[in-house]
Order: sequence, then C-alpha cells, then structure tokens
Amino acid sequence: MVATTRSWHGIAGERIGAVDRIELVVVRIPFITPFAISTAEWTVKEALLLRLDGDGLTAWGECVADPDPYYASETTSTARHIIKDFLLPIVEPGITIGELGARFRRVRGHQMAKATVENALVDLAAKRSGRPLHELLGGPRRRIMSGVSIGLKDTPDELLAAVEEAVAAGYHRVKMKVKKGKDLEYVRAVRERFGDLPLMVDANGDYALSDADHLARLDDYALTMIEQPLSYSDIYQHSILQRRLTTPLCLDESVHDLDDAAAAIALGACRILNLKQGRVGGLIESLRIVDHAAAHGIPVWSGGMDETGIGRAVNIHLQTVDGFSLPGDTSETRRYFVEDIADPPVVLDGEGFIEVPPGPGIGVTVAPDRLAAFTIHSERLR
Ligand code: OSB
Ligand code: MG
Repeated sequence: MVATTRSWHGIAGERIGAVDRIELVVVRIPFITPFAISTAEWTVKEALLLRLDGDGLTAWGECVADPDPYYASETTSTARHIIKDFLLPIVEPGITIGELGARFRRVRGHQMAKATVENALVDLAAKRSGRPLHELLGGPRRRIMSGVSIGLKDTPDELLAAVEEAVAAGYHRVKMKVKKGKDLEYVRAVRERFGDLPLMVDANGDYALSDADHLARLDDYALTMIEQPLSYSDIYQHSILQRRLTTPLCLDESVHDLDDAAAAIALGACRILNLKQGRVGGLIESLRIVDHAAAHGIPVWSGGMDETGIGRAVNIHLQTVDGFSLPGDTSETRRYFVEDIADPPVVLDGEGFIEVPPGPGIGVTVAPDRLAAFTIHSERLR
C-alpha cells in the first residue's frame, strides 16, 4: 500500500451529520460556443446536482458526467440511478466520510456518481464547522494557476483566434483538442505564432498504437504533454507509445482510481497525470492519487469537465493542495456561460491566477432564480 503522510486524514475523519432534505436536480445551461472534442460536441452543459440540507445549511455536489457516454461510460442518467438506488441508501449519519468510501466500494465503478455524493457531504460537513473546503483537504488559502482547454475548431485560423484571446487574458497554459486530420497543421500554426507558450494537446483517445510514427512528429513542437492519445481505458499501449516519444504523455480518461494511477506510473504509461476529482470517485481518492504521484515524481494537475460554478469551486479548492504543480483546466466562468447558477464567478487576477472562493464549504452560493431557470428535472428524495 501507498504511504500516506498528508493531513488529508482530516477529511476522511469528518462525520456525516443529519440530512433533512435531499434533492436531485438536472440543469441545462447553454454554452456561449459549442465545445468539441474528438468524440463529441456539446452546445449546452447538462449537469446532475445533488442538494443536501441539514442544520439550516445547504450543500451541493455536482456530477461531472455528461448526458451521453462519449467521454466516459457514466451519464447524468446512470449517475441519478446509482445515487438514488444504491449510494444514498447506504449513507448513514454518524459514520465518517472515510467509512462511507469503504461502503461505496461495494458498488463497482460509477466513480462520478460516488464523487457527487461525497462532494455534497463534504461541503455540508465543512459548512457545519464553518471551514472552507481547502482547509479540510489540507491545502493553504492560496491562489491557483489557470489554464484553458480549447475545443476543436474548423480551421487553424479559428484556433489561432481562440489561442490569441486566451494568451491576452493571461492564462498560464493552453490546451488544444486534436484528432486525426486536425493535429500537426493546427499545432504548427499555434507554435509558429506563439513560440514560448506552454502548449499541450488532448486527443481524447482518437489514435491507435499504429499511429505512433505520426504522433512522434508532435515531438518537434515542444509540447508540455500529449493527453490521452490512445483508447479511453488503455494503460498498456500508452506505456509502449511513451517509449517512442520524447514528449511526456498524460493520462485522463484511463484513470478511474488510485489503482489505475499506480498501474500507469509503474508501467511508464505517462509522465504526468490529469486528475479530475469527479472522475476518480471524489476528493479522498484524489488526495491518495496526489500522494502516490508525488512519491513517484509524477506531476499532477486538475482537469475540468466544463463544470458549473459548483464543480469549478471544488476543483479550485483541491488545487491548493501540495502536489498540483502544473496549471490545470480551470478557466473563467465567462468563457463557458453567459449566466451560471453559482456566485461569485471564476475570474483571473492580473497575473492569471484564480482566488479560492471565500466562505465555508465550497464557498460559492447557488442563485435560486437562475437554478430554477435552468432546471429540466428535479426530484425531492427526502
Ligand atoms: O478531456 O479534459 C477533457 C471537457 C469535457 C470532457 C473531457 C474533457 C474536457 C475538457 C474541458 O478538456 C476542461 C474544462 O474546461 O473544464
Ligand atoms: Mg482530457
């Protein structure tokens, strides 16, 4: 087992208090511009939210699943089913968040559903004790680095315009989506214009190992990393590909928990990890992965899932923890939404950093009028 030295035992020891209201809500918030990856294109953000009330406090958890299974196998509907019928029934007041994790292990997979419940319970526990989330995670109050993820564009010129805007806004690094036929030409265009820009690509599994020679041509563009070039659950073939490239590989969708991360690191399948807390079952599992990666010299950064302000706040708190040494996919609210459900929005300061939202728990509040306007489904379970 992996040695654990961090103060995150604090979060595992938090006790679950009484919950007197439980509600599942599905929202659809229009994106300002459609977001395209190699396997999907989204014009709205559909998100499943879990609301928990106790002691006069309201807590939230946002599920990172999409409405479709094109990035991951879970969807907003499968998560709703698993949360309602299998996870919430085994949540019991008095047990700790750590003990809950042990109970949740009986349910196989469904990490996004598990993270949703854990996140909401942790938010409630933090609010009960009047502490900001980052404190429970063992992270200091510090601003975090920013980064953007730019979706696939129709032409290199369109991509250049988007990169130009991101650089002007002050982001610390730019990630661009690639797929077969939209790769070398697009990367070359960006690199020619922005010679020193910390730049990386994300293929969301569009390539095969037989494309290794082609992918090796990306070595000419000083990319900080290539994210998930091969299939969505592969680790072994990435380890072979990594040996043929000088550019570091980074795994995203292949890593569902600490065991996957440990396997990837042991096999040399990546030199960097994209950690999405919602993808790996929540905050406790994330901290375990951060510790393990740190012990093996593997840098970790926080990915994103185009979250609303709720999930975005969780990602920000998590990134205050030691071990998040690279800018993540956390960018300003206004890049995604004209209107979001949570306040305050995420903004960059003059040096491209993001402040941790103040206040207890996740530190953002949900505006009832905007929540109501974007709700397409809601069910009260208690
Ligand atoms: O692969 O990291 C990904 C969004 C949805 C699904 C998968 C991914 C992404 C992003 C966007 O890259 C990250 C963000 O801006 O939140
Ligand atoms: Mg990715």
